[in-house]
Amino acid sequence: MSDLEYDYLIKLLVLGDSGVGKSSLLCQYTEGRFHDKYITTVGIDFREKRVTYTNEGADGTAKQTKRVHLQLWDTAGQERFRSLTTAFFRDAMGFLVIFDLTSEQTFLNVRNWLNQLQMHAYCESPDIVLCGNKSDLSEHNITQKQAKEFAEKHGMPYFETSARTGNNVVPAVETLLGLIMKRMERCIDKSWIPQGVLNKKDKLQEVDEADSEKKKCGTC
Ligand SMILES: Nc1nc2c(ncn2[C@@H]2O[C@H](COP(=O)(O)OP(=O)(O)O)[C@@H](O)[C@H]2O)c(=O)[nH]1
Ligand SMILES: [Mg+2]
Repeated sequence: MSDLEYDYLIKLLVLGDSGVGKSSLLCQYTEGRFHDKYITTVGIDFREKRVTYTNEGADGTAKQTKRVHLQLWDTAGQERFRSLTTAFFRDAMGFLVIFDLTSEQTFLNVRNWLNQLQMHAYCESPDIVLCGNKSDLSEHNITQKQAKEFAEKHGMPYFETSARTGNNVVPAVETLLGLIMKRMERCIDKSWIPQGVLNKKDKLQEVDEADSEKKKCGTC
């Protein structure tokens, strides 16, 4: 598949405290493997993957398969990189917020990440999937019930993932992609979609990025 052969370019951003496994999870998703060596992400980095998305064909409409070029942006959780990463919030269509199941503090900090999202994302209620990572480890400090209740309260799907074993990594990312694609399908106007999402040959590319309506989240 050449570089231009895709229907949508979707940018996802991965957020969460330092050490929760953001880089490992992205590596597992894009390469299907786990690196044991700890390499701290400095600032921001991204990985890419081509996937296909087939809509459900509800209401008698025919199923359609779309080619999606996923760009997965990895952030550094450290406070000192905050100003750098907030610039990237605006371009992302969806967010994976990750905490470490063995660290209560990283779960408590999810609230801060959600606040950041509310302030800096392209709209006030973007699509988010919550992941409790390191599910392969035995000493969980956050129960599934606790995390699920929190996620439900904030309208997010929740997955217990393991970047080490790969458990639930693909379902977590693909659930997020599904939410984004459904939001796009719902939106007739599409004027809220950030610039660059649709492939250049698509007429819908003619989007005015400065559109003041974009904060409305495509609820059209
Ligand atoms: N056991 C286990 N360790 C993990 C998992 N994900 C990441 N780690 C480890 O946690 C540490 C931090 O991972 P990293 O991906 O760098 O976290 P980041 O700072 O959020 O990008 C590393 O030592 C990883 O090997 C996981 O799912 N299970
Ligand atoms: Mg990292």
